[in-house]
Amino acid sequence: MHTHTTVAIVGAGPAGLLLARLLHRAGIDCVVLESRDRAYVEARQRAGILEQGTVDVLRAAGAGERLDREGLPHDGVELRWAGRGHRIDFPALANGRRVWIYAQTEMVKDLIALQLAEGPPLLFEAPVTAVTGPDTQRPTVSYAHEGAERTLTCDYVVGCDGFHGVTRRAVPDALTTTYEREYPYSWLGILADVPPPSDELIYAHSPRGFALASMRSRSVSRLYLQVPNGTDPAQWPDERVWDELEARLDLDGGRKLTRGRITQKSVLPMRSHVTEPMSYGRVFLAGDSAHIVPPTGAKGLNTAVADVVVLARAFDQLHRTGSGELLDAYSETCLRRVWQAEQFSYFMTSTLHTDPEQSPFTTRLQIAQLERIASSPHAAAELAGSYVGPPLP
Ligand code: RFL
Ligand code: PHB
Repeated sequence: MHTHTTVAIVGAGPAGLLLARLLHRAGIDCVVLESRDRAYVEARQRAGILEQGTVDVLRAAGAGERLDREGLPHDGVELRWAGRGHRIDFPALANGRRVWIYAQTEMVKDLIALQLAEGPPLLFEAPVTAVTGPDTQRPTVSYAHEGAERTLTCDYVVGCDGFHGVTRRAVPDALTTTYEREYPYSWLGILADVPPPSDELIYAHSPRGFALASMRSRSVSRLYLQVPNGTDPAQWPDERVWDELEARLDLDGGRKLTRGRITQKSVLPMRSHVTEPMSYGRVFLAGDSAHIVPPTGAKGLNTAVADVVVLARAFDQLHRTGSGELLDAYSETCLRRVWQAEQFSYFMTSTLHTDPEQSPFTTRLQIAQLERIASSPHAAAELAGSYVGPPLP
């Protein structure tokens, strides 16, 4: 049983698992505590797009082998509106950079397998109940495991416990500022055993609402529809989902979608949220525990990865040289990129969705924005650069 470690990591999502891997490679001792069981964590269906920088980090961390075999490099996406498509060419517009389709579930499976094989310790079904003493030399993490209440003392705590995590609560309210926006629509997401309608992603603006055609592989589609908040997936029998996707994607020449077995259906609310600062004393927040974006820009997972890259580098500096300079700058360094991701995700979301209260004037502005991206190389390059992501710090 572990009673003390250098870095206690709360949460084994992409942020916690990658941080543990990077610290392990740097020779820094850590323990990961995860509330759920392994099967649950590995099955949770979420993001699908990895930025070039994320792929580079996974490779450098020795976690890129299956990704290189099974991941699908994508050199563009299609924007569609008014029955027409416009392709954004990433390498041409964004200095040769591209993105990859590789599901978050697969990345998480790879990192868990490495961690269980090579360490450091990772405990499932170990929910953290409290983080105390964030402003002392020895913060303490309280957690439950195998029917007992336990404590882990450490030099530092990193909260990688997502939006509903507990670590954020260790930061006094009086010292934090929260920025938040909720959206008047959600996504109905489905997973279906059919080839995707196109080799690349399609983001569609439509008078009926937004639709997105993504994929998990060449034979599995991941498709999304804008739906009203509070929608029950039971209101969407399979045929209704396919009919609506077909109408909103409005493919060239009236091309029909290949329909097939839908294996998963769920509704995701959308939110923008940032907590500042991302650290207090010896407690640091990374990934969704500190910030959330609506998924339209595919930035959630990639921003979580950028945070832990900055943090791992800061711990490495401290470990090697004794300097806490990078650690002290952690929050400020991350927030610059976080706000860029917030801005891009808001832009993509508000340009492509139809607010239930939306005026015809706003719809015309959305179309004007899309027309500008189609006609101005500068506007297209701006979108491409944000989509593939800035180089990692
Ligand atoms: P995660 O993945 O939420 O992981 C947090 C982990 O912490 C655990 N945990 C605790 N462990 C111990 N003690 C506690 N008290 C704990 N409380 C929580 C949780 O069980 C979990 O394992 O956060 P992380 O690592 O920061 O990773 C961030 C990404 O997961 C996230 O940004 C993206 O998945 C966001 N997101 C999407 N992003 C995209 O780019 N495209 C998408 O299609 C997309 N779909 C989604 C999403 C996020 C969703 N959530 C959070 C509701 C779909 C969903 C449903
Ligand atoms: C996904 O494949 O799940 C996905 C892709 C792009 C997005 C959001 C989700 O913008």
